[in-house]
Amino acid sequence: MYHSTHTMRWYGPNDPVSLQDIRQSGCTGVVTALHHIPNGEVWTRAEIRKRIDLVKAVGLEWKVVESVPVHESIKTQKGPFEQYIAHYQESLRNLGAEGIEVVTYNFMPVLDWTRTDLSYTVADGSKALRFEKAALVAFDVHMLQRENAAEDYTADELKRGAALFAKMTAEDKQLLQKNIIAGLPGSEESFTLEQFRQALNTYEGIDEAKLRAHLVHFLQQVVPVAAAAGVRMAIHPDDPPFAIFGLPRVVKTAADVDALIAGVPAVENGLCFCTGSYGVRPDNDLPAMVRRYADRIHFFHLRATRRNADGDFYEDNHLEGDVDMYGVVKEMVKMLQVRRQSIPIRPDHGHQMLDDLRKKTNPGYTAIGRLRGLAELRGLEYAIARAMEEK
Ligand code: DNO
Repeated sequence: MYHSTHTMRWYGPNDPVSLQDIRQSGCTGVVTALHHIPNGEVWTRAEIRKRIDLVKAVGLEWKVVESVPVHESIKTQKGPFEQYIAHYQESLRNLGAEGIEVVTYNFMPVLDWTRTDLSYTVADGSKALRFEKAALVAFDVHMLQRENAAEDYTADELKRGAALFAKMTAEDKQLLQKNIIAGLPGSEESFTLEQFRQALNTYEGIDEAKLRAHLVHFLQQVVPVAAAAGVRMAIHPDDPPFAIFGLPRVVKTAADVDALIAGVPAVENGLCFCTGSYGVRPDNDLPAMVRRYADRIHFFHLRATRRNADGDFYEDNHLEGDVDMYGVVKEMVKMLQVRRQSIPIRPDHGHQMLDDLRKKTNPGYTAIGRLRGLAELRGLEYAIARAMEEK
C-alpha cells in the first residue's frame, strides 16, 4: 500500500513551532519557503541547501516548497514581468537540482488568503479563523471606501455590513484592517490602506479572462522548466474561492482547473488540493475533483470549513464541517495506489487550543491544533487503507 507523506508547514527559524516539535507530531517532512528572499529574486542553490541541511539535522525532509511567490508584475503583466518569469525559472532549476520535488504557488491578485477574524471562539473554547461577509463589507465599503464597492454586494449584505460597521469601535476597525491587509502568515505582502488602494488600481482593466491568460502564459514558461528539473508545480486555489475587492479570481472551481489544464496539459502543471478553500463552495464536489485530477494533485492541504447562508465560513475541526473528508481521503488513497507514489499532505491550519491559547502563535499554524488535525487525518487514512487492503 502507498501512504501519504505527513508534513507540517514550517515558517523557518523564526517560527515559534520548532522542527523538533514537528518531528514529534509524527511528520517525516516539513513544507517551507525561503521567506527571507524578497519576492521576485532568484533562490540560489546555496540558500536552498542551507535550509535543507537545517531540516535534515533534526531527521526531517524538505521536498515541498510553499511557496515560491509569483511576483505581482507577472500577474498583471505590467513592468518587467518576463524578467521575473526568468527568475522564477532559475529558482525552479535550482530547487530541482537540490532535490525539491513540489513547488506550491498561488495566483491570487494582491492578497494571499483572507480572513476577517483570527480568534473566533467556538463552542469548546478553542479559537478558529473565520471569514464574515458583513465584516468584509464593513471594511470594503465603509473603511476602504472603494469606488463602486456597493455594486459587488446584495442589498442584504450591504445592510448587514452597515449595521456591523456602526457597532464597531476604533479598536475593532483597526483589528479588522490588520486582519485583512497586514498579511497573514505566508503572505509575502503587507499593506496600509493607501498602499492597498494603489495595489487594487494596478488591476484596472484586468478581468478574469485576462488574468487567466496571464496565468497560462506563466505556466507555458515555467512548467517545461519545472518538468526538466524534476519539479512538479502545485497551484493553490483562491482562498476564499470567490472574487473579493473587485479583483478577478481564476482558481475557484473545477471549470477553472479545466481551463488551466487545457492551457498546459503536462501533469507537472499540477494542483495543491486545498479542501478548505475549494470546500467553501457548495458547487465544488471534492471527492469527484480528487478523482478527476488524480494524475496531477501533487500536494494536499486537508482542512474543513463550515459555511452558513450569509456567505460566512469558519474553520471547523478537520473531520467536521462541510467537507466530506472521508470521501476525499478515500479517493486520495485510491489515487496513491494507481500512481504508485506517495504524495505529501499537511493538516492545513488548526484551532488555537489548550496551552497554545496562552502563547503567541501564527494564526492557523499552532502546534497543538495542527497536531490534533494531523492525528485525526492519519487515523482516517490508515483505516481506509487497511480496509481496502483487506478487501
Ligand atoms: C494559507 C496557505 C496559503 C498558501 C498559498 C500558496 O494558510 O494555504 O497562504 O500557502 O496561497 O501559495
